[in-house]
Amino acid sequence: MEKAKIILALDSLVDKGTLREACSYVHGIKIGLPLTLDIGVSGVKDLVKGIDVDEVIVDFKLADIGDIMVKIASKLDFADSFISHSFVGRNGALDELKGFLDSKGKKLYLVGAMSHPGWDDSLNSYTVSVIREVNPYGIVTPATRGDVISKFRHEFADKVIISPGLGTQGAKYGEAICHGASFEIIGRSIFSSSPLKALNKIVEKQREEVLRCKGAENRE
Ligand code: BMP
Repeated sequence: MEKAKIILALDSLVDKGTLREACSYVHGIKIGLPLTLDIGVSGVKDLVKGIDVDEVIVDFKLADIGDIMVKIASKLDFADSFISHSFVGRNGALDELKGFLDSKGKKLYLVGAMSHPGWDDSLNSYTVSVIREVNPYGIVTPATRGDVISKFRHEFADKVIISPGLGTQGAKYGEAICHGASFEIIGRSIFSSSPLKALNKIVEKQREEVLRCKGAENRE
């Protein structure tokens, strides 16, 4: 069966057997700073070793001068991709990180807008301009505000868009995909209890919602 358009947000420790099984249903995993602080970089390396998944994203929301972001990324060679804030700008920051990641065959995601209520969407014209300049592989946009995803999708037709904010933060599974996201990032709604059971239900709900919105689009 085709893998669900889901990236698992790993912000706390998950049993490796459970993770291995969960990964057979999803596109990727996103490693958070809380998990890394709990088990260390070597613990994270052990956890992801041998896990069959298309993408391992490190999400430390890098936001510093280029030299420091490159030093951090170079210590995390198990990752395929890194998430950085876009507000630090290109010159002396994201240009250096992007150059380093390109040289290692790794991918960069920039935060376009965040999912929590306090994010100010008037900042988005700035993040759009930085994303245009830096030309990352992908963008992070909020599932909690579908109209914002649609705007980013309109600006960046070819970029991979990953969206957090489903379940625990309020958005409906599948909703971000319907607004143009490529993958939905989901953490606590899966990992609070019985992860595999929760994941199965979420995969089903995501498929139903996507079928519903694509059907509605085709009828328009
Ligand atoms: P959860 O499904 O448990 O709410 O997790 C969401 C994940 O997405 C967390 O790892 C968080 O760091 C991340 N995230 C977010 O919630 N909002 C954003 O705007 C950007 C994020 O990366």
